[in-house]
Amino acid sequence: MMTDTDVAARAAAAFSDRFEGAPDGLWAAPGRVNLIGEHTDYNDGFVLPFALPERVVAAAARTDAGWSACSEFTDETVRFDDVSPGAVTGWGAYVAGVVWALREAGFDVPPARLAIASDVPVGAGLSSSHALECAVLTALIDLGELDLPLEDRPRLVQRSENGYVGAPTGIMDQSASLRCRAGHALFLDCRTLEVEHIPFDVAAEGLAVLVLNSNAPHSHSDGEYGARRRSCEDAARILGVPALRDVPVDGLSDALKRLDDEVMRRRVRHVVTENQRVLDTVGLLRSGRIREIGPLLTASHASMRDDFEITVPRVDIAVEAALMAGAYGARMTGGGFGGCVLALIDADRADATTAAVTAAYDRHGFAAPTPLVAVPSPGASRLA
Ligand code: GAF
Repeated sequence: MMTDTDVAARAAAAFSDRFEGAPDGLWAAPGRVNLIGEHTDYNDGFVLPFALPERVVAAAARTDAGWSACSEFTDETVRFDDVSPGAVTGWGAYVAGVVWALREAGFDVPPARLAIASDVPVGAGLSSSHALECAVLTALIDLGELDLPLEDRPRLVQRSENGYVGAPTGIMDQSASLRCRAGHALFLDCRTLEVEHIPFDVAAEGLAVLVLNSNAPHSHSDGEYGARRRSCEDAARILGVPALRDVPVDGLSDALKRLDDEVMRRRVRHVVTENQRVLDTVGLLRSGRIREIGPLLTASHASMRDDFEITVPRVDIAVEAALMAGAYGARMTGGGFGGCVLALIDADRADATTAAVTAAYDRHGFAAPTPLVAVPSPGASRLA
Protein backbone atom coordinates (compact mmCIF):
# COMPACT_ATOMS: atom_id res chain seq x y z
CA MET A 1 0.00 0.00 0.00
CA MET A 2 1.23 3.49 -0.79
CA THR A 3 1.43 6.15 1.87
CA ASP A 4 0.64 9.84 2.00
CA THR A 5 4.33 10.48 1.50
CA ASP A 6 4.40 8.66 -1.86
CA VAL A 7 1.29 10.41 -3.10
CA ALA A 8 2.45 13.75 -1.71
CA ALA A 9 5.82 13.37 -3.43
CA ARG A 10 4.05 12.60 -6.70
CA ALA A 11 1.75 15.63 -6.33
CA ALA A 12 4.74 17.90 -5.62
CA ALA A 13 6.64 16.43 -8.59
CA ALA A 14 3.61 16.93 -10.87
CA PHE A 15 3.42 20.55 -9.72
CA SER A 16 7.09 21.27 -10.52
CA ASP A 17 6.83 19.43 -13.87
CA ARG A 18 3.81 21.31 -15.17
CA PHE A 19 4.03 24.68 -13.43
CA GLU A 20 6.97 26.85 -12.58
CA GLY A 21 8.46 26.69 -9.09
CA ALA A 22 7.41 24.82 -5.99
CA PRO A 23 3.94 24.59 -4.42
CA ASP A 24 3.05 26.71 -1.39
CA GLY A 25 1.79 23.58 0.32
CA LEU A 26 0.32 20.07 0.12
CA TRP A 27 -3.22 19.18 1.17
CA ALA A 28 -4.70 15.68 1.43
CA ALA A 29 -8.26 14.34 1.60
CA PRO A 30 -9.14 10.65 2.00
CA GLY A 31 -11.50 8.27 0.28
CA ARG A 32 -14.00 6.51 2.54
CA VAL A 33 -15.62 3.19 3.28
CA ASN A 34 -19.16 3.24 4.58
CA LEU A 35 -19.46 0.72 7.40
CA ILE A 36 -23.27 0.82 7.28
CA GLY A 37 -26.11 3.18 6.29
CA GLU A 38 -26.51 3.09 2.52
CA HIS A 39 -28.77 5.50 0.59
CA THR A 40 -29.93 6.88 3.92
CA ASP A 41 -28.07 10.22 3.64
CA TYR A 42 -30.42 11.89 1.15
CA ASN A 43 -33.34 10.63 3.24
CA ASP A 44 -32.11 12.76 6.18
CA GLY A 45 -31.07 9.54 7.92
CA PHE A 46 -27.97 8.09 9.57
CA VAL A 47 -24.65 6.88 8.17
CA LEU A 48 -21.46 5.42 9.67
CA PRO A 49 -18.49 5.81 7.30
CA PHE A 50 -14.80 5.92 8.10
CA ALA A 51 -11.94 7.50 6.17
CA LEU A 52 -9.30 5.42 4.39
CA PRO A 53 -5.54 5.94 4.47
CA GLU A 54 -5.76 6.27 0.67
CA ARG A 55 -5.86 9.95 -0.23
CA VAL A 56 -5.99 12.57 -2.94
CA VAL A 57 -3.17 15.09 -2.52
CA ALA A 58 -3.29 18.58 -4.02
CA ALA A 59 0.01 20.45 -4.36
CA ALA A 60 -1.09 24.05 -4.73
CA ALA A 61 0.14 27.63 -4.92
CA ARG A 62 -1.44 31.04 -5.24
CA THR A 63 -1.07 32.74 -8.57
CA ASP A 64 -2.03 36.10 -10.14
CA ALA A 65 -5.26 35.27 -11.92
CA GLY A 66 -7.49 32.33 -12.84
CA TRP A 67 -7.17 28.67 -11.90
CA SER A 68 -5.09 25.86 -13.44
CA ALA A 69 -5.19 22.20 -12.50
CA CYS A 70 -3.25 19.19 -13.65
CA SER A 71 -3.26 15.59 -12.53
CA GLU A 72 -0.91 12.64 -12.68
CA PHE A 73 -3.67 10.76 -14.52
CA THR A 74 -3.69 12.92 -17.65
CA ASP A 75 -1.39 15.12 -19.72
CA GLU A 76 -4.08 17.78 -19.93
CA THR A 77 -3.75 20.94 -17.84
CA VAL A 78 -7.15 22.55 -17.27
CA ARG A 79 -7.16 26.38 -17.13
CA PHE A 80 -10.20 28.52 -16.42
CA ASP A 81 -11.31 32.00 -15.32
CA ASP A 82 -15.00 31.42 -15.90
CA VAL A 83 -16.53 29.09 -13.32
CA SER A 84 -20.17 29.39 -14.33
CA PRO A 85 -21.83 25.94 -14.40
CA GLY A 86 -21.09 24.15 -17.69
CA ALA A 87 -17.99 26.26 -18.43
CA VAL A 88 -15.62 23.51 -17.27
CA THR A 89 -16.38 19.87 -17.98
CA GLY A 90 -14.61 16.53 -17.49
CA TRP A 91 -12.43 16.00 -14.41
CA GLY A 92 -11.74 19.76 -14.25
CA ALA A 93 -15.39 20.25 -13.21
CA TYR A 94 -14.52 18.76 -9.80
CA VAL A 95 -12.02 21.59 -9.31
CA ALA A 96 -14.07 24.37 -10.92
CA GLY A 97 -17.18 23.25 -9.00
CA VAL A 98 -15.44 23.87 -5.69
CA VAL A 99 -14.31 27.33 -6.80
CA TRP A 100 -17.87 28.03 -7.98
CA ALA A 101 -19.48 26.83 -4.74
CA LEU A 102 -17.07 28.90 -2.62
CA ARG A 103 -17.82 32.01 -4.67
CA GLU A 104 -21.56 31.34 -4.51
CA ALA A 105 -21.18 31.26 -0.74
CA GLY A 106 -19.58 34.72 -0.90
CA PHE A 107 -15.90 33.82 -0.54
CA ASP A 108 -13.10 35.63 -2.32
CA VAL A 109 -11.40 32.52 -3.75
CA PRO A 110 -7.66 32.93 -4.36
CA PRO A 111 -6.43 32.34 -7.94
CA ALA A 112 -4.41 29.13 -7.76
CA ARG A 113 -2.52 26.37 -9.53
CA LEU A 114 -3.13 22.83 -8.34
CA ALA A 115 -1.45 19.51 -9.15
CA ILE A 116 -3.29 16.35 -8.16
CA ALA A 117 -2.04 12.86 -7.27
CA SER A 118 -4.07 10.07 -5.69
CA ASP A 119 -4.00 6.49 -4.48
CA VAL A 120 -7.76 6.26 -3.90
CA PRO A 121 -9.00 3.55 -6.28
CA VAL A 122 -11.10 5.20 -9.01
CA GLY A 123 -14.54 3.87 -9.93
CA ALA A 124 -14.59 1.55 -6.90
CA GLY A 125 -17.26 3.32 -4.86
CA LEU A 126 -14.64 4.57 -2.38
CA SER A 127 -15.40 8.20 -3.10
CA SER A 128 -12.35 9.23 -5.11
CA SER A 129 -14.16 12.19 -6.69
CA HIS A 130 -15.32 13.57 -3.34
CA ALA A 131 -11.78 13.16 -2.04
CA LEU A 132 -10.58 15.27 -4.98
CA GLU A 133 -13.13 18.00 -4.24
CA CYS A 134 -12.28 17.95 -0.52
CA ALA A 135 -8.53 18.21 -1.20
CA VAL A 136 -9.13 21.17 -3.52
CA LEU A 137 -11.46 22.82 -1.02
CA THR A 138 -9.02 22.41 1.86
CA ALA A 139 -6.16 23.82 -0.23
CA LEU A 140 -8.15 26.86 -1.41
CA ILE A 141 -9.42 27.62 2.11
CA ASP A 142 -5.86 27.66 3.46
CA LEU A 143 -4.36 29.54 0.50
CA GLY A 144 -7.05 32.22 0.77
CA GLU A 145 -7.28 32.15 4.59
CA LEU A 146 -11.02 31.76 4.15
CA ASP A 147 -13.12 31.58 7.29
CA LEU A 148 -15.18 28.42 6.72
CA PRO A 149 -15.69 26.23 9.81
CA LEU A 150 -15.11 22.51 9.37
CA GLU A 151 -18.75 21.63 10.03
CA ASP A 152 -19.91 23.86 7.14
CA ARG A 153 -17.48 22.49 4.57
CA PRO A 154 -19.36 19.28 3.57
CA ARG A 155 -22.45 21.26 2.49
CA LEU A 156 -20.28 23.40 0.25
CA VAL A 157 -18.74 20.33 -1.42
CA GLN A 158 -22.22 18.86 -1.82
CA ARG A 159 -23.30 22.09 -3.53
CA SER A 160 -20.38 21.70 -5.94
CA GLU A 161 -21.31 18.09 -6.64
CA ASN A 162 -25.05 18.72 -7.06
CA GLY A 163 -24.97 22.14 -8.71
CA TYR A 164 -21.82 21.97 -10.81
CA VAL A 165 -20.78 18.38 -11.48
CA GLY A 166 -24.47 17.47 -11.72
CA ALA A 167 -24.59 14.37 -9.50
CA PRO A 168 -27.58 14.25 -7.10
CA THR A 169 -25.56 12.78 -4.24
CA GLY A 170 -26.13 13.18 -0.51
CA ILE A 171 -23.89 14.52 2.27
CA MET A 172 -22.09 11.37 3.47
CA ASP A 173 -18.95 11.20 1.36
CA GLN A 174 -17.80 14.80 1.81
CA SER A 175 -18.52 14.58 5.54
CA ALA A 176 -16.39 11.46 5.82
CA SER A 177 -13.51 12.90 3.83
CA LEU A 178 -13.51 16.15 5.80
CA ARG A 179 -14.60 15.20 9.32
CA CYS A 180 -13.40 11.65 10.13
CA ARG A 181 -10.85 10.89 12.83
CA ALA A 182 -8.22 8.14 13.00
CA GLY A 183 -9.41 5.00 14.79
CA HIS A 184 -13.06 6.12 14.65
CA ALA A 185 -16.12 5.79 12.48
CA LEU A 186 -18.20 8.92 11.89
CA PHE A 187 -21.79 8.61 13.12
CA LEU A 188 -23.50 11.36 11.15
CA ASP A 189 -27.07 12.55 11.46
CA CYS A 190 -27.64 13.72 7.89
CA ARG A 191 -30.48 16.03 8.93
CA THR A 192 -28.79 18.00 11.70
CA LEU A 193 -25.21 17.25 10.56
CA GLU A 194 -24.36 16.45 14.17
CA VAL A 195 -21.51 13.96 14.42
CA GLU A 196 -20.25 11.54 17.01
CA HIS A 197 -16.83 9.96 16.58
CA ILE A 198 -17.37 6.31 17.47
CA PRO A 199 -14.24 4.38 18.52
CA PHE A 200 -13.62 1.69 15.91
CA ASP A 201 -10.24 0.21 16.71
CA VAL A 202 -10.69 -3.07 14.91
CA ALA A 203 -6.99 -3.99 15.15
CA ALA A 204 -7.08 -3.82 18.97
CA GLU A 205 -9.82 -6.50 18.89
CA GLY A 206 -7.79 -8.73 16.53
CA LEU A 207 -10.18 -7.83 13.70
CA ALA A 208 -9.90 -6.18 10.30
CA VAL A 209 -12.21 -4.67 7.73
CA LEU A 210 -11.29 -6.25 4.42
CA VAL A 211 -12.44 -4.29 1.38
CA LEU A 212 -12.63 -6.18 -1.90
CA ASN A 213 -13.09 -4.25 -5.12
CA SER A 214 -15.39 -6.37 -7.29
CA ASN A 215 -14.13 -4.47 -10.36
CA ALA A 216 -17.67 -4.81 -11.71
CA PRO A 217 -18.35 -2.14 -14.33
CA HIS A 218 -20.63 0.62 -12.98
CA SER A 219 -23.15 0.51 -15.79
CA HIS A 220 -26.20 2.79 -15.39
CA SER A 221 -25.24 3.68 -11.83
CA ASP A 222 -25.88 7.43 -12.27
CA GLY A 223 -29.41 7.04 -13.62
CA GLU A 224 -30.28 4.34 -11.10
CA TYR A 225 -29.01 6.46 -8.21
CA GLY A 226 -31.26 9.33 -9.27
CA ALA A 227 -34.19 6.94 -9.69
CA ARG A 228 -33.74 5.55 -6.16
CA ARG A 229 -33.58 9.07 -4.77
CA ARG A 230 -36.76 10.14 -6.60
CA SER A 231 -38.62 7.04 -5.44
CA CYS A 232 -37.72 7.80 -1.81
CA GLU A 233 -38.75 11.45 -2.13
CA ASP A 234 -42.04 10.49 -3.81
CA ALA A 235 -42.74 8.00 -1.01
CA ALA A 236 -42.07 10.65 1.65
CA ARG A 237 -44.53 13.01 -0.11
CA ILE A 238 -47.22 10.33 -0.22
CA LEU A 239 -46.65 9.52 3.45
CA GLY A 240 -46.78 13.21 4.34
CA VAL A 241 -43.37 13.33 6.04
CA PRO A 242 -40.43 15.64 5.26
CA ALA A 243 -38.16 12.64 4.56
CA LEU A 244 -38.14 8.86 5.08
CA ARG A 245 -36.07 9.48 8.21
CA ASP A 246 -39.38 10.45 9.79
CA VAL A 247 -40.88 6.97 9.37
CA PRO A 248 -40.02 5.12 12.60
CA VAL A 249 -39.22 1.45 12.33
CA ASP A 250 -42.24 0.55 14.50
CA GLY A 251 -44.44 2.56 12.13
CA LEU A 252 -43.08 0.81 9.05
CA SER A 253 -45.88 -1.69 8.46
CA ASP A 254 -48.52 1.06 8.73
CA ALA A 255 -46.55 3.22 6.31
CA LEU A 256 -46.20 0.35 3.83
CA LYS A 257 -49.97 -0.20 3.87
CA ARG A 258 -50.39 3.38 2.64
CA LEU A 259 -48.25 2.82 -0.45
CA ASP A 260 -49.79 1.17 -3.52
CA ASP A 261 -46.62 0.58 -5.44
CA GLU A 262 -44.76 -2.63 -4.55
CA VAL A 263 -41.39 -1.32 -5.75
CA MET A 264 -41.81 1.86 -3.69
CA ARG A 265 -42.70 -0.25 -0.65
CA ARG A 266 -39.43 -2.14 -0.97
CA ARG A 267 -37.43 1.10 -1.30
CA VAL A 268 -39.05 2.48 1.86
CA ARG A 269 -38.47 -0.75 3.77
CA HIS A 270 -34.76 -0.59 2.93
CA VAL A 271 -34.33 3.00 4.09
CA VAL A 272 -36.32 2.64 7.31
CA THR A 273 -34.68 -0.64 8.35
CA GLU A 274 -31.21 0.59 7.29
CA ASN A 275 -31.52 3.64 9.54
CA GLN A 276 -32.34 1.30 12.44
CA ARG A 277 -29.37 -0.92 11.58
CA VAL A 278 -27.08 2.12 11.78
CA LEU A 279 -28.47 2.98 15.22
CA ASP A 280 -28.09 -0.64 16.37
CA THR A 281 -24.52 -0.78 15.04
CA VAL A 282 -23.63 2.43 16.86
CA GLY A 283 -25.16 1.00 20.05
CA LEU A 284 -22.98 -2.11 19.83
CA LEU A 285 -19.82 -0.16 19.00
CA ARG A 286 -20.40 2.24 21.90
CA SER A 287 -20.22 -0.76 24.21
CA GLY A 288 -17.16 -2.19 22.45
CA ARG A 289 -19.02 -5.20 20.95
CA ILE A 290 -17.42 -4.95 17.50
CA ARG A 291 -17.83 -8.62 16.45
CA GLU A 292 -21.56 -8.45 17.10
CA ILE A 293 -22.16 -5.91 14.35
CA GLY A 294 -21.53 -8.66 11.77
CA PRO A 295 -25.17 -9.78 11.35
CA LEU A 296 -26.26 -6.15 10.91
CA LEU A 297 -23.76 -5.74 8.07
CA THR A 298 -25.03 -8.88 6.39
CA ALA A 299 -28.68 -7.83 6.88
CA SER A 300 -27.83 -4.48 5.29
CA HIS A 301 -26.54 -6.33 2.26
CA ALA A 302 -29.68 -8.44 1.96
CA SER A 303 -31.77 -5.28 2.15
CA MET A 304 -29.73 -3.60 -0.60
CA ARG A 305 -29.99 -6.73 -2.72
CA ASP A 306 -33.68 -7.57 -2.26
CA ASP A 307 -35.39 -4.28 -1.39
CA PHE A 308 -33.29 -1.45 -2.76
CA GLU A 309 -32.04 -3.59 -5.68
CA ILE A 310 -28.67 -1.90 -6.06
CA THR A 311 -26.35 -4.91 -5.94
CA VAL A 312 -25.00 -6.93 -8.87
CA PRO A 313 -24.01 -10.62 -9.01
CA ARG A 314 -20.33 -9.88 -8.49
CA VAL A 315 -20.92 -8.17 -5.15
CA ASP A 316 -23.49 -10.76 -4.01
CA ILE A 317 -21.04 -13.56 -4.79
CA ALA A 318 -18.25 -11.77 -2.88
CA VAL A 319 -20.47 -11.34 0.19
CA GLU A 320 -21.53 -14.99 0.17
CA ALA A 321 -17.97 -16.25 -0.30
CA ALA A 322 -16.62 -13.99 2.46
CA LEU A 323 -19.30 -15.26 4.86
CA MET A 324 -18.57 -18.88 3.93
CA ALA A 325 -14.91 -18.14 4.66
CA GLY A 326 -15.84 -17.13 8.21
CA ALA A 327 -16.44 -13.36 8.04
CA TYR A 328 -18.55 -12.04 10.95
CA GLY A 329 -20.54 -9.97 8.43
CA ALA A 330 -20.20 -8.61 4.91
CA ARG A 331 -21.93 -6.09 2.69
CA MET A 332 -21.56 -3.99 -0.39
CA THR A 333 -20.40 -0.48 0.49
CA GLY A 334 -21.12 2.74 -1.43
CA GLY A 335 -23.67 3.77 -4.02
CA GLY A 336 -24.03 0.36 -5.61
CA PHE A 337 -24.21 -1.39 -8.99
CA GLY A 338 -20.67 -2.66 -8.50
CA GLY A 339 -17.86 -1.23 -6.43
CA CYS A 340 -16.59 -2.77 -3.22
CA VAL A 341 -17.66 -5.28 -0.62
CA LEU A 342 -16.46 -5.00 2.97
CA ALA A 343 -16.10 -7.93 5.34
CA LEU A 344 -15.48 -7.86 9.09
CA ILE A 345 -12.97 -10.64 9.68
CA ASP A 346 -10.36 -11.90 12.11
CA ALA A 347 -7.22 -9.94 11.28
CA ASP A 348 -5.31 -13.05 10.24
CA ARG A 349 -8.02 -14.11 7.75
CA ALA A 350 -7.48 -11.42 5.09
CA ASP A 351 -5.55 -13.66 2.69
CA ALA A 352 -7.85 -16.64 3.22
CA THR A 353 -10.98 -14.51 2.70
CA THR A 354 -9.54 -12.90 -0.42
CA ALA A 355 -8.62 -16.36 -1.71
CA ALA A 356 -12.14 -17.65 -1.08
CA VAL A 357 -13.72 -14.75 -3.00
CA THR A 358 -11.14 -15.10 -5.78
CA ALA A 359 -11.98 -18.81 -6.10
CA ALA A 360 -15.73 -18.01 -6.27
CA TYR A 361 -15.06 -15.36 -8.92
CA ASP A 362 -12.98 -17.83 -10.85
CA ARG A 363 -15.87 -20.32 -10.88
CA HIS A 364 -18.11 -17.59 -12.34
CA GLY A 365 -15.53 -16.45 -14.89
CA PHE A 366 -14.82 -13.10 -13.16
CA ALA A 367 -11.35 -11.59 -12.79
CA ALA A 368 -9.94 -11.61 -9.24
CA PRO A 369 -11.10 -8.86 -6.83
CA THR A 370 -8.60 -6.27 -5.61
CA PRO A 371 -8.17 -6.38 -1.80
CA LEU A 372 -7.30 -3.67 0.67
CA VAL A 373 -7.41 -3.73 4.46
CA ALA A 374 -9.24 -0.57 5.51
CA VAL A 375 -7.74 1.24 8.48
CA PRO A 376 -9.91 4.04 10.00
CA SER A 377 -7.90 7.17 9.23
CA PRO A 378 -8.08 10.94 9.71
CA GLY A 379 -9.97 13.38 7.49
CA ALA A 380 -8.59 16.09 5.23
CA SER A 381 -5.61 18.15 6.37
CA ARG A 382 -2.59 20.13 5.30
CA LEU A 383 0.46 17.86 4.99
CA ALA A 384 3.14 20.47 4.43
C1 GAF B 1 -22.86 7.68 -3.03
C2 GAF B 1 -23.33 9.07 -2.69
F1 GAF B 1 -22.39 10.02 -3.07
C3 GAF B 1 -23.63 9.23 -1.20
O1 GAF B 1 -24.20 10.50 -0.96
C4 GAF B 1 -24.55 8.12 -0.70
O2 GAF B 1 -25.87 8.35 -1.10
C5 GAF B 1 -24.06 6.76 -1.17
O3 GAF B 1 -23.82 6.73 -2.58
C6 GAF B 1 -25.03 5.67 -0.84
O4 GAF B 1 -25.11 5.49 0.53
O5 GAF B 1 -21.62 7.42 -2.46
